[in-house]
Amino acid sequence: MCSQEGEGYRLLKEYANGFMVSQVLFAACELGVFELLAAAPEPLDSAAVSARLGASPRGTELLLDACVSLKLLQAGVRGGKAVYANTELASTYLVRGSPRSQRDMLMYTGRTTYVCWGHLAEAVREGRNQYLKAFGIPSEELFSAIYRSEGERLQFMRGLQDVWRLEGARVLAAFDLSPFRVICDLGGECPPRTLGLCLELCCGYHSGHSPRPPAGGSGALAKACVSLYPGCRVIVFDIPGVVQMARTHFSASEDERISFHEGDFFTDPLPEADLYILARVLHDWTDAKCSHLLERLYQACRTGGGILVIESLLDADGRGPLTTVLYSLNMLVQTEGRERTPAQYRALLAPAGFRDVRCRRAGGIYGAVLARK
Ligand code: SAM
Ligand code: ASE
Repeated sequence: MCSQEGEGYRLLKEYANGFMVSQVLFAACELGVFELLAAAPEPLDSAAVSARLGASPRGTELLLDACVSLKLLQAGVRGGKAVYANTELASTYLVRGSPRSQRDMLMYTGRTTYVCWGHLAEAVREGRNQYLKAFGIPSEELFSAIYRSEGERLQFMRGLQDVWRLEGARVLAAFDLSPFRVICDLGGECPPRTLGLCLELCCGYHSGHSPRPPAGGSGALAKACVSLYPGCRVIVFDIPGVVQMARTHFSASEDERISFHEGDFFTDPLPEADLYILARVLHDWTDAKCSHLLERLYQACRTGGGILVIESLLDADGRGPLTTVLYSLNMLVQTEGRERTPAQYRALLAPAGFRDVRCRRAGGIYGAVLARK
């Protein structure tokens, strides 16, 4: 009897089956289960869900019951039949277009990250990312691999914004940034929802069956920044492919305190600013490339200016928190970098010339490291 086996056996099953849990979540998101149930005036039975999704009755019933078991759906009974509705978790985080939706990140994780993780053992053996084996794509230029198609670029950009709608304000409030008037968000990406609408029309890229909600909630970190610090202006600096799309599709009605500047932060001149933000940029790169970038930033920065590194911070011993340890392995399978401890960020910042290095965890996945020139 498994109940007589110890804690070790319970943990083992949980770990071994974890991928099935992830796939239930990804599949239900991809099929549009949560949008369908959100739009329905009353809970639906499995036959109605399968008919409206165009999915098999057998598969749908099994998936819905797995979702109930995972607390993504709740089941009731109507006329002797089981009927299903979203739980609060699903309506908050899984329904496309809800203000706190994480659906785009889940879609990216399911379609791309998951495939790279299928080659984790090889990644550990070789010490490199797995785009070649996962997708047949060379990755000498990391972001050519990450942005290997318009659809993929869109999914990455949209997915990465999701977390900032939850944690952006808290991370940016970890330090008082109000003295910094001009803020440059390096590798800051651009408004993915406005973009997404256009790309789906222009490029025929489809990420689900359901109708797209109104544009909004985009450029999440820059937006959190101008709303938290109303006196500041944000320049989003990113590579030309990303910025050109932003320029073409960023509607004029969006915040005029947010502007765009294109370039390569490893080689091109950097915009003048009082504060440079590097959010989830350093974790993509080797120590050598990080040092090179930080030295360039030190040159560009005026005395008294600052740099704010936003990353998922490892504990001092590198063995926690679990989410960050796993993200670090994700950097192995998907990038050239790793997650780092506060001491490791200090060891990159100080030799580049930055002083007064201070580190604050913000209570979520991401924390902040502020340093001054
Ligand atoms: N800061 C955003 C966030 O936290 O959601 C995006 C982080 S994403 C992991 C890294 C960003 O760096 C992407 O937007 C990418 O286009 C940009 N990037 C990569 N290489 C770059 C380069 N050489 N110059 C400028 N931006 C670059
Ligand atoms: C990157 C960030 C991410 C590069 C690839 C990525 C994320 C997923 N894939 O800079 C977001 C952070 N999440 C994880 C699981 O690492």
